[in-house]
Amino acid sequence: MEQIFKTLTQLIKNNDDILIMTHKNPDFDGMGSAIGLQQIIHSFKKNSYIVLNSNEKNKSLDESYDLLKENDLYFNPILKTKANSVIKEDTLLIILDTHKAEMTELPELINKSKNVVIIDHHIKSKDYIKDATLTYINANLSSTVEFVTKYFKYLNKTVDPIIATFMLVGLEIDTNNFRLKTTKDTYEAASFLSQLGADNVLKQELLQENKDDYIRRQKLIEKSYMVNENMALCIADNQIYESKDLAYIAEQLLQFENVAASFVIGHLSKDTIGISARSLGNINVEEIMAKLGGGGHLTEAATQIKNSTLKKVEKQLIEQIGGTK
Ligand SMILES: [Mn+2]
Repeated sequence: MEQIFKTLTQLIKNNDDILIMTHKNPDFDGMGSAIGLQQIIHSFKKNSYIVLNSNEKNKSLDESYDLLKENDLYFNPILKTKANSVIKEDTLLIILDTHKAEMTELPELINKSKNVVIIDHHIKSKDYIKDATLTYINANLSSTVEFVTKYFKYLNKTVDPIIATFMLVGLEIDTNNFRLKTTKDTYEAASFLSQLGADNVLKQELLQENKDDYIRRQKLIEKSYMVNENMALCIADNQIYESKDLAYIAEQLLQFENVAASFVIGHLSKDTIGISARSLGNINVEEIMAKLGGGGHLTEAATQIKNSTLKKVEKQLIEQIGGTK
């Protein structure tokens, strides 16, 4: 990884225009690593922007942006609508926490720059962004935060405790509280962030969620059932969910005994039903979702089905996994 850090440092030092972008519906791993990396870039006296979408509301992330401002910490976002006008052919575009163009906040930026860097920890898929200047995709990393934390360590730099806290939140979310994808390097990264002053109280506050959301989710988990002895299926009610809600339930289901893979079916809109699938690694959920028109990675995949019903989609899925209810 040292070679990557060296190359990345050179790229940052050689470029005056830098844009940082993560995936749509950003989370604390994507945004925490973006904010962390922006501090590093700033310490090299280079200007950078983090591409933000003002339409997406994420209470905890919004709270974090406010905290950065209140504490006079360096934070330089640019709205998605304006990013187009600042990008030039030689702008260094650093993409974090995804390697698929269509998943990024603003895919069109990728074609406008000839200087793209990709840092990600998801299993590399066929449709990764081609012709990048630097690509580092390592599925052995728990999170993108783990990469940025190691980069801080490598550079011998520190970061404000508030930002260290955001990063630790990202690391905990991506590992589902150190339950998934956790290695000794993950603990080391967490320990380093903690040494930098990551604050447990603030961390809990940022991880805290709305009680109603929690109860609603618990009810769905209660309704889930097992198929093939090692797969958990959860069929939501008729309310509309965001795909990240379905994904979150799927991740929660992986915590239970005997669950090697989980599938959550719910309405994403009136006429679209989504399936979110997760696996601990022995069952390839990408293959299963691909058969239903979707895609993803070995351990994380999803699909969307138009004009159907929850019942029909449930039946289709059970057929695909060769299960009996
Ligand atoms: Mn991540």
